[in-house]
Amino acid sequence: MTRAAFITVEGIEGAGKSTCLELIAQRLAARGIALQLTREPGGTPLGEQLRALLLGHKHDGMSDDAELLMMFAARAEHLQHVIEPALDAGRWVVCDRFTDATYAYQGYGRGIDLARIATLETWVQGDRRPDLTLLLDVPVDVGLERAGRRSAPDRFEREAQPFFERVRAGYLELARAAPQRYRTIDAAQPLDQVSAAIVAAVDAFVDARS
Ligand code: Z5A
Repeated sequence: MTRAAFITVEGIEGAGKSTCLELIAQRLAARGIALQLTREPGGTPLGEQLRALLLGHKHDGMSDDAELLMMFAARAEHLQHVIEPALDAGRWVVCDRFTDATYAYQGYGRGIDLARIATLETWVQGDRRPDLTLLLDVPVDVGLERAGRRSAPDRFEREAQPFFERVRAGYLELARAAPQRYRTIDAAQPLDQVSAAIVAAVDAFVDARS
């Protein structure tokens, strides 16, 4: 039996993560792999409440440190109640964002020292890291244009373009630093080409793990 894997999907707003997650789930199921689809912040009752606080506008002046700690509080809950039990039971976990988003948004975006994030990462996660991270990379104007077609902007979506430029650059830096884990996909391409790249990356990963 193939060892259960932890797959994460990352990217700036409007990169197409939702579409990508569905495709990954379909592909893994077609290969007979049981999986758990989940998201961050969120994935548990407490995590979803924290998500509402983080994305809503009730606390628009929230401090950067409070934001960072709430991301990790939601993650601690998520790991204990969803991610670790699923992996222990042999189910693959496919997660819409994880700690790379904290490095990208709170670190590169907000300017929090990356070493402080690394300390929290080790504290909350121990050795747990994703086995595969798909980074959907799009130029910021393309992502924002796509995201703008949707509902009212959340607390992050209200940030200005330079914030998202830092986030995107942060993601690309993280991908360069961990090439064995990351697969960067040019998500500005038409959907059929993005889908083909995702399927190829997932198949290669499953084959290598079998
Ligand atoms: N956050 C953080 O700061 N720190 C952390 O540690 C974590 C998160 C974990 C919520 O994330 C926020 O939390 C997020 C970062 C922060 N910031 N915000 N906002 P989220 O993942 O829930 O929110 P999101 O980034 O807005 O994701 P989303 O709504 O799921 O967007 P998406 O999945 O990337 O996009 P989409 O809905 O799949 O696609 C957008 C549109 O583009 C849609 O109409 C598609 O049909 C279209 N699309 C997609 N691909 C294509 C292509 N290839 N061509 C043309 N059109 C396309």
